Amino acid sequence: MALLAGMALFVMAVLSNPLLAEQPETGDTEVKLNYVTMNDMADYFTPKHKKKPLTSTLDLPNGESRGIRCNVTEQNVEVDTNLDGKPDTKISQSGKIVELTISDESGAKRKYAVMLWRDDRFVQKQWYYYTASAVSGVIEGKKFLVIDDNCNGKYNDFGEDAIIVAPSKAGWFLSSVLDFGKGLIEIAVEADGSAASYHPFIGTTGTVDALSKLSKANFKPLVFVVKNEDRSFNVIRPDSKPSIVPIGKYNIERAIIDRTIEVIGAAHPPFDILKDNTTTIEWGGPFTMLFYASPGPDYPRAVYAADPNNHLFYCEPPYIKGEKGEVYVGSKEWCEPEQVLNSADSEAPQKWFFTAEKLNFNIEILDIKTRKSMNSLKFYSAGQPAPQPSQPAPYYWLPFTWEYKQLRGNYLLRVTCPTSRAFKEAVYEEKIELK
Ligand SMILES: [Ca+2]
Ligand SMILES: [Ca+2]
Repeated sequence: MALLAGMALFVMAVLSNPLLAEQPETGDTEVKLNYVTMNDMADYFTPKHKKKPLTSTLDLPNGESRGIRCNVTEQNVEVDTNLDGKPDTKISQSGKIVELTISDESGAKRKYAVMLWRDDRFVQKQWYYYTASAVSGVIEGKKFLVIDDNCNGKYNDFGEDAIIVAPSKAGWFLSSVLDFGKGLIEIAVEADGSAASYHPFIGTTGTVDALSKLSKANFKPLVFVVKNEDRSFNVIRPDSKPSIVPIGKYNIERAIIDRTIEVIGAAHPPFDILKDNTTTIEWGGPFTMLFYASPGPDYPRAVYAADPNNHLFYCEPPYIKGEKGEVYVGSKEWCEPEQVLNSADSEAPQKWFFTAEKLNFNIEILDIKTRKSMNSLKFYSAGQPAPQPSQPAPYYWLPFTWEYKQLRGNYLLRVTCPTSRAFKEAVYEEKIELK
C-alpha cells in the first residue's frame, strides 16, 4: 500500500511539471564554423599538438570506419586524398601539408589537412603526421579557431583539442567554460566542426591577473593556466586584461613561455579568486635552480655524491625555480628526443629538461674563502653522438661529472646559466662536502 502511494506521488510529480519533458529552448546562441587549412600551423602554439607515427593509414574517419590509405616508404608517402581507397598524391618533402577528404558515418564528406613530417635524426627514417585542420567562427566579435589538436577528425574533444582567440597565436585546451572578453560563456562544439553554440556561464566570478606581478623576467607567457578542482583556464587574454574565471581556490597548472620553456606550479602556493575581485599572481624572479632532493633510490642525493674509489662528483641538470616556487622546465612537445635523462632510475621525476640550444649550465666547485674555481671543465650541456656524423645529435642529458682526485672538505657548488636569454641572472649556490 505504501509502495502504491509512493508511485502515485511519483506520477503526480511528473504530471505536475509537464514543461520538463519538452524544453528544447535553451537560449543558446548558434555560431556557424568554417573549415580552415592551417598552412601556418607552425606559427601557432597549442598545448598538445599530437604527433602520430604514420605506418600505413592516417587515423581519420572514412565513412563507417577509420583510416585513410597511404603507401609509406622511407623516401616518400602517397596519400589517398579523394577517399577512393587508392593513394594518389606523393609527398617526399618533410613539413608538407596535404589536403584530403574525410567522411563522417553519415557519409557526409568534408575537408581535412595534415602536415607530414619525417624524423631524419636516426638511421631508420620515420614519418609522422600532425593536424593542420581547424574550424573558425566569431563569438562576441572575437574571431577564434578550434584546432583538432589530437588529429582524430573531431573538433569537440574537451581537454584534447585546442581553442585560440585572435589575434593571439597561442591557445589552450578547448574547455566548456571560456572568457571571450564579455563575461564567461559555456560553449559546445559539433564533432564535425560545422557549428558551435554557447550561453552565458551561470555562477559567481572574479578576475585574475597573471601579468602585472611577473617580476625580473624578460619574457611574457603565451599561455598561463590556472586550475581549480575540476577545471582549468588559460587566463592570458588577447587584450592582456585580467581574465574572468569562476570564484574558488586555484593553483598554477602550467604556463608556456615559448616552444621550449614551460612552467609548472610546483611549490607556488594556491590562491583565492573572490567575487568581483582581481587576484594578481606573483611569480617570476629572482631565479635560482632546483635540484630534486631525492629523485630515486639510485640517486640518493641529486646534487652530488662521492664514489669512494674514484672520488667522482656528479649532478643532474637542474630546473629553474622562481622566487614564489614555480618551476621552469623544458617542453615535452617540443624538446626532442622523448627521453628525459639518461638515468638508471626509472622513478626519476618525469619533468622535461631544457633543450641545450636554449639553455646550458656553468657548474663550478669553488674554494669557500677565495671563491677560486677548482674544476677546469665547467660547461654542462646535453647531446650525444648521432648515429651518423651528418645527422644532428639528439638531446640527451648525461649527469655532469668531475673527478676531484685529492681534494677533500667543504666547497661551494655554484651553478649559473649565463648563455640563457630568459635566465641569465639565475644563480644557485650550496655548500658541499667532497669526501
Ligand atoms: Ca585516391
Ligand atoms: Ca579532436
